[in-house]
Amino acid sequence: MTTTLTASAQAARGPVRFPSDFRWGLATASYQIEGAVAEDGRTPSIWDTFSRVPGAVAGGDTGDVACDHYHRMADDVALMAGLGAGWYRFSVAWPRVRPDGGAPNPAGIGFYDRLVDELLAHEIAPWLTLYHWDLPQVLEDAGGWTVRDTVDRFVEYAVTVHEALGDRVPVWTTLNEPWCSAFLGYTSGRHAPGRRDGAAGMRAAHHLMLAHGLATTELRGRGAETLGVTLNLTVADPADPEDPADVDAARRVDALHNRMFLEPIRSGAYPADLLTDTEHLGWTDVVREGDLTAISAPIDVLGVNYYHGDAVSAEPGPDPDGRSPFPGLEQMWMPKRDLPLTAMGWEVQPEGLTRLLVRLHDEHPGLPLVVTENGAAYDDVVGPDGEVDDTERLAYFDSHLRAVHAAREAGADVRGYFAWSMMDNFEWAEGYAKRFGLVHVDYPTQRRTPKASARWYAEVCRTGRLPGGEG
Ligand code: IFM
Repeated sequence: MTTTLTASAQAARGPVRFPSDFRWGLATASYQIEGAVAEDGRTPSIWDTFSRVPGAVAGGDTGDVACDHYHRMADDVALMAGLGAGWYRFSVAWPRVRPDGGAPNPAGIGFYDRLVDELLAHEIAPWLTLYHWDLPQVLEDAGGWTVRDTVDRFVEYAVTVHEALGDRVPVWTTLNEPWCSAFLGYTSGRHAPGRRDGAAGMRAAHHLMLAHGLATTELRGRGAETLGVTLNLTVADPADPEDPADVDAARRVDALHNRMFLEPIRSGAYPADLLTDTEHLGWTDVVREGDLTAISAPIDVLGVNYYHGDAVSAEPGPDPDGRSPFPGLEQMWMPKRDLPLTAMGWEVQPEGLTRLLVRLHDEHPGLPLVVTENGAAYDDVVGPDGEVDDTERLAYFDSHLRAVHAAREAGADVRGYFAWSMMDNFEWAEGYAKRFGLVHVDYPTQRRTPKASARWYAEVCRTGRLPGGEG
């Protein structure tokens, strides 16, 4: 079904009620919240190493303590239960479960075993992500995602987690945002492991996708029923739609951000234009016979992470630093449009989410979609009464949920929504300064305070309705 944005936009102004089986959730990730980086046998990940590189993370922050969730897990689950969401999306730390990428570690596995039981005891369904960026450092030392051995180690790790939790976890996501792991990690170097090499980014992307495909097949054979991957997808618009160079730059960003990950999964091939654009990098030596068949193992759900779209200009930006995450696209620039910005400097562009979901539905019919992350960082202030009145975040969630609703009205099969994030946490290269949480974390005391947006979201989860809408 082909749908126009006009129809979607009209739907956004109509009644705003979600069906009773729509899944409402909260999301976090292991390194961002757990802390306890040297406990119970956990060994360093690439983020433990990278965060110690001077200048890599704002404020010199590390995940050493983070939200101390490792020690406060039961209280955090109780807090979550009060926030009304029926689903919790979390990730498992590979270096806890198989320290140094080696043998299984019962103590590390035990943490997730208790977490899953605690969630189920509170009637919260666990949605598990196997890889949200904490690669064991020893595997990086051996080449990381640029080498094939890491793929085999990942499948072993996936099996270990499934053997421990497969009886209780209904949804399994292999990877979170392989675009970030590959291109922020190996091309721009803004994320761990901090490498800056265009070809390395492409090789890493291929191995991540292969790891996804092989783990999917392995877990399917072991009885996993709902399997998927989460991609951070964008809506790339030419800065000047009349300028052929901008139109072509937007196409290239779309290829590297979206189609490079979607098309091999869905059709078992990399996009032809992407192969041409990146030929000079000579990365396809890592693609072996059978890899694309493995990558195209059927999935049951596509997780979509959306924060903003991008305007793409072929011109170099005003302050080019040569650190574009797009291999072979060093010169392009993403100028800001006349849109509000979050504290991350990201544009608030809810209509982009409608367009993205409708496009996914049109191009990949029959693939259920779930928004596995959406949210915003703002400079929250704790008031004298101890409350955090985060009206901008609340408005962000409201507008994006309306965008999801509009996409559903336009025919997109969107079955759930996870707010990012359950609580403030370690925002990667931005450290703790950027707060995405529904719950405020006072890091020195670890006190948790639900923000106004948390109370609002709890009501949305409870009623399936956006307050102020006509539904
Ligand atoms: O905090 C991250 C998360 O780990 C992955 N998706 C984007 C979020 C906000 O940057």
